Order: sequence, then structure tokens, then C-alpha cells
Amino acid sequence: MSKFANLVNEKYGKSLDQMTDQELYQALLELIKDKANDYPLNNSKKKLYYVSAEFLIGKLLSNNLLNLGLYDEIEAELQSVEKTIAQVEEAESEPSLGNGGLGRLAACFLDSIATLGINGDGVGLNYHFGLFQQLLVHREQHAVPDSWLDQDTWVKRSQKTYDVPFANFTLSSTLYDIDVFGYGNKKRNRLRLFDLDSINSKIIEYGSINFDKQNIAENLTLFLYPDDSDAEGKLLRIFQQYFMVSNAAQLIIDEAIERGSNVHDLADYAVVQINDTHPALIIPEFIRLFTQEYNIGIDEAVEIVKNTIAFTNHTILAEALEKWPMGALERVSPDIAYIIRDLDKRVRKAHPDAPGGFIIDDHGQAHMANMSIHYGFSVNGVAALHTEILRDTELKEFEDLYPGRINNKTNGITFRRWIMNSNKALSSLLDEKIGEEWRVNHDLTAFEKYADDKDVHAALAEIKAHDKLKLKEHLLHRQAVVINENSIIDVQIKRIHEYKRQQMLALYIVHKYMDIKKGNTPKTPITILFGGKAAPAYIIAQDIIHFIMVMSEIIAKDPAVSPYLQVVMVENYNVTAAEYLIPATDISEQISLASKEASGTGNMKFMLNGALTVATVDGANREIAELVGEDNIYLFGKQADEIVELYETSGYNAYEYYNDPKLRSLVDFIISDKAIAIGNRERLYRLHNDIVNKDYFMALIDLEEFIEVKEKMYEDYEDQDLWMTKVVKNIAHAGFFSSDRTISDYNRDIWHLEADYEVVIDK
Ligand code: 26Q
Repeated sequence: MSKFANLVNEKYGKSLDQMTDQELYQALLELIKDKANDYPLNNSKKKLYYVSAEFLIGKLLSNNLLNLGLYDEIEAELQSVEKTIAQVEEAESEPSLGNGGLGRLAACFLDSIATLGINGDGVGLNYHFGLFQQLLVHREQHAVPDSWLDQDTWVKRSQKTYDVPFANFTLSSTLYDIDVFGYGNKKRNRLRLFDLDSINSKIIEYGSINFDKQNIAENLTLFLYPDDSDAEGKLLRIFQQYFMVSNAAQLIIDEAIERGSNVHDLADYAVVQINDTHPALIIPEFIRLFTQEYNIGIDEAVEIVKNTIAFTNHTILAEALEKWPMGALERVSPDIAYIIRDLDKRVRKAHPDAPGGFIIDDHGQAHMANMSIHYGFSVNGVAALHTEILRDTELKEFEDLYPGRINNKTNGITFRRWIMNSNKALSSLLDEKIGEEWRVNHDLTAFEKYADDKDVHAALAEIKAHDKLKLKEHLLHRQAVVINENSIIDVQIKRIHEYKRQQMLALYIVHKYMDIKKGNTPKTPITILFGGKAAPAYIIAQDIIHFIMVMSEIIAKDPAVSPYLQVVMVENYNVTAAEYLIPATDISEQISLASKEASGTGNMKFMLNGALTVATVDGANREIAELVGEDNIYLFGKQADEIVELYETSGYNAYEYYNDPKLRSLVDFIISDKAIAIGNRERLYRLHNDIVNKDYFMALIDLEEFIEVKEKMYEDYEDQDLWMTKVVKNIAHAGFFSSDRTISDYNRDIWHLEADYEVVIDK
């Protein structure tokens, strides 16, 4: 009997074929948790702490099996009882401990850090409820709690506990760990998640995501906050952030001492990368601990922090830059408020002529980004264009004050999850054509020589067709929707936000619908899929979902159009859904208003999986275009510098665009009799009014060009050799976007840690 069958027999008294999927999942979980003991922790002198409010790790079963080199063995065993790992993984609930890109990036980074053998842990919070689950009922989003901890999970309780002193009370925490295995690496790291001991999930209203927001002592780690959350949640979020960083700072100091630090030399033992400003309060918290607990003078404390903290910025949206009222900080911790005032005084003294960089502004608000730049040694953007914009505009004063401090680290994605696991057929084709080395060095450039190879084109087409079938099955099973597996699959998946311009794609759909009604039927049917959650407090985002679903229904009910066009809003878009959607996609929608998307990472996943991209020159799209060449990507729209100028001069007037009869007919369809007959009048009028009179994110500015480029794309699809040539070139240049490259760059320029990298290739 095999080891696994043996374990199953011992623990469950059953043979493999008698086990349910749920039981098999539990058994594999246990097997891997045991196996972790054979993998010592990385333990070099200096250690990275990636502190983040979000780690959107997704399901871990198949990725852990892959990284441990157990995948094939377990797949074969399950096959003997006519099951697959994918099927067993259905029983695992997805830990949705993140909102979107920033959280998923943190998860990809953990995978790469472990794979490269770098001593580095993630540090965050053990939310009892992850990002809400989205139900689509009557063409509207409903948010329900995501109770992922109800079943057995990867989380292990540790012995470590801490106290966190708030203004009026002290709360205690317990640390939980999730093991992080690198691909083929024999050592392990961990994701360290703190939880509140006095948590009480009974304070949640049954079946809703509402709870008593005042009850800090019982609610602190209950929920992950949606971005764009309401004002009521703000104070709670500061409490949550302080709880996270106080625990993190105490852990980091304790572990450094264990490795030999005397705290004065902390920067030789630890480097702390803060993921956006959500963990920025770790700066004053370190200073509080150094001065109060370790007898270090404040000047030295400030110096230690400056040498330890590095900050990543993920946004230039002004409304997303965190500013906390000093009054609110006082209510959380008077000590922290006092230290922030002191840090502000130091900045004002040293740089009186750079008021844009002051920490506390004239309205008594503390700017977390400013504090993180002054009191860290590195600040990085997440794509070349994003970093240029930071240097030239938002952070211009800082570039002058600290030349060289602002640096770029273009985002990446882990190839383990986003191709090796989710697209096994494509991975095998690459093995066959260019050898297996790409799995460890992420170099795919050798694939370019197949750009005109008809057999490779045919093989790629076959893989895509198979992945479309898998997606079809998944959607049928998950939401009882039937898609056409022979259609062009055109996908926009990401959080719903006006700057990402789902509403622009919806207006394109209106155009296409009208055009088909006029008799211009596409040669190949088109399926446009949207996926994404809208923050519950973000009303216009909910209205956009509603309009998409209204269009979906109008089209489905119109027999003259439905054979050619289908629109689907995928319910509860999450990491698991992405793993089905991305391999099946032909057209990747990356259509944000130029300058607004810091990087994007979905764009990279699609390219790697053989989709072609329609894109504005924004975030990492620009780097994709540079790599593949402009013939192999479909660019359109205004450039970032033009948009930045329009904002500076208030030069955009939506109404002028609306006055164009062609655009007007599309926009007015939102409030047409047909739409109102199906939809909610209030929502549709609000959306219409917003686009006509405000359109802050300029959905109309690029719409005409967007329509043109999309028509060109569908036309090009008809020439499959032309299309597949471009697909090959996209895959061949995707290697740059491996998060192993990103992490190597962070390590080379910022962290300077040893990398203990010895990989055994094992599919
Ligand atoms: C802030 C205050 C209160 C409540 C919530 C928040 C909050 C939470 C999450 C603000 C922002 C976020 C998430 C931001 C995010 O995901 N940014 C994305 O980061 C990706 C990784 O770098 C980039 O690829 C995307 O371009 C960027 O939008």
C-alpha cells in the first residue's frame, strides 16, 4: 500500500475508494502539515518581513503538492480511484484574505520568496471572514459573509501571544502560521497571521456582513475591509492596522533578538517591506517599542527605523492615499499620535521648504505615505510608468529631497499557480518545444521561434478549446450559465471600479448589440465575461454591475442577437474563478483610464496563457507592449501624460463627448425603455447621469477608439494564423513578468538577503 493509502487507512480506517472528497482533502491537508516537519525553516541572519493587510492566497492544496514535488504521485493515487486533485480541491474553501491586486501580489511574492530560498515571512491578520462573497440576485450584487474558517484549513496555532496597548484598554493576540513551501526548495517560510483572543463572531447580524462597529474588543479581526469602505469603518480600520503592526513589530524584534540582535543593530537582522501604507503605523510603533521597552533614545530609534523600513506604493488615486485624522489616532493610541507629531516636527525642521512632504497637514490629518517615505530607505512603484508618474508628479518633492530613494519594481505573478498548475496542457507544450528549464528560470523566449509554426498554432488552438470546455463546465456547475465553447472568449475580471472602466466595455456592448441588430453579424460568436466585486459602499460600482446584467438579459432574450453575442457577469469572482477563466480567454481587457492603474497583474496572467490584450497605455501594459511590440497588442486611447494634464487643467467635459450623436445613442441606451423595462430605474438613471455630467474617470474619452480597436481585433481573430503568431509572441515574452524576477529585483536593490536556491525540477 502506498504511503498516502496507508495514512488514510490508519486515520480513517478506510480504503481510498471509500473516502469522500471532503475526507480526501482533510487527509491530504494532514499529510502536508506533517510533511512540513521535514522542511526546516529558512534561518539566515537577516530576514525579510513582508507586512501586509492582505494575502489573497487562494486555495493551497494543489499548489502545495506541486511545490513539494508530490503532485504527480498523489494524482496517480487518486486516479486509481477515479478522482483528481482538482476534484478533491473543490472541497477546500478559498481563503479570500484580500481585496484584489495588492493582496494577490503579496501571495505571489510569498511563493517566489520561498522558491528563491530567501528567509522571508508574510505578516498580517487572521480575518475570520475574508472578502464578502458576492451573490447576484435580480441583477444586483448581494454581499454575504465568507466564513472560510468553518472547515479544516492550513492555519496552525502557534505558542506566541502578545499584548497590544490601545488608549483605553489592552488586547491580547495569538499568532497563527501557514507554511509556505517554495517550488523544489527544501526549506520553508511562513505566513504569520495574528488573531484577537477576545474575538466574538456572534456580534455579526445573521447572514449579513453587518456587525457592531463600536465593539473593538470583539470585532477587530472579524473582517477584511473592502477598499472604498464607508466612513463608519474608517476608525475601526485604524484600530485594525495598529493591532496588526504592534504584533508585527513585537514579533520582528523578538525574532531578531533570537537570531543575535541587540536591537540597536536591528537593521542588520530585519528588513520590513510594507505593502502600501496599510501597515505604515509600524514606523511609530517600532519607535515606541525601542524607546519604551529597550531604552533607546528617540534619535537613535528614528535612525534604526529609517534603515529597516521599505515602502511599496500601489496607487496614485488621491482618494486611496491614506490620511488619518490626528484625533482618531489619539483614540487608538496617544503614544503613537505623540510620536507621529514628533516625526512631523523633524520633517518640518529638516525640510521647511517642502510642505507637500509634511506628515500632518493643515487639517490635522496624518499622511501615511509621506511618513513612510521620510522614515523608510526605499519607496517603490509597481510598474515603470507608475514609478515615472510618481517621480514626476505625486512624489516630485521627495525625488528632489532624496534622489534615488524612489525606485521601480515591476510587478510579477507566480508561474507555479498561473500556468504550471492552472494550465497543465500549455505547460506541457512548452516543455516539449523549449525544454523544462522555463519552469525554474522563467525564460520563455525560445518559444518565439514557433511564431509561424502551423503545428504549434494547432496545438495552441486545441489547448484553448479544451480550456474553454473546462470553463463552460465550471460556469454551468457554479451558476447554471451555458456559454458557447466555440465563441471568442473576451474577459474583463478585476474589482469593479470606475477607473478600470467596466462601464466603457458595457457601452461597447451596447454598440455591438445595435450593430448586430442592423445585420452586421460577427463571423465567430462572441462571449464577453465580466467578473468582479464592488465595495458595498461604492454605489456607482453596483450600478455598473446592474447595467452589465441588464445588457446580458436584453441580449439573451433577443433571438436576432443571442446567437452571436452573449454577456455574462460571473458570480463571486475570486482566485479560483480566475484559474478557470484565464486559460480559456482569447481577449484580455486592460482598459483603465491611462495613469490610473498602477500596474495590473491580471494582464500578465492572460498574456502568459495565450490571450491577446486590448489595452490603454497604462501600468504594466506599457511594458507588455514594449516586450511584444505594438503589432502584437491592441493599444488605444489617450496617453497618461495627456490625462494627467486634463486633470490639472480640468480640461475634460463629458457633455462634449455626449453631444456626439453616435456616443449619445450608446449612453442613452442606459435609460432606454428596453433597459428600464428590465432594470432598476433609479440605478440606471444614476449611472446615466454620472456618465453624462461627471464621468470623473472619462469613460467617454476613449470610447470611439475602443470600438474601432475591438472591431479590428475580432476581425483579426478570423485569421487564425495571424492570431496564433501573436499569441506565440506574447507567451514568449511573458517571462519578464515572473514574480521570481520581481523578487530577485527587490532582493538585489532593497533587501540584500542571501538566496539559497537549489531547485529540483519536478512537474
Ligand atoms: C484603504 C482604506 C480603507 C479601506 C480599504 C483601503 C484599501 C484596501 C485595498 C485601499 C486599497 C486596496 C488595494 C489596492 C490595490 O489592490 N491596488 C492594486 O495593486 C496591484 C498590485 O501592485 C496593482 O497591480 C494594481 O494596479 C493596483 O490597483
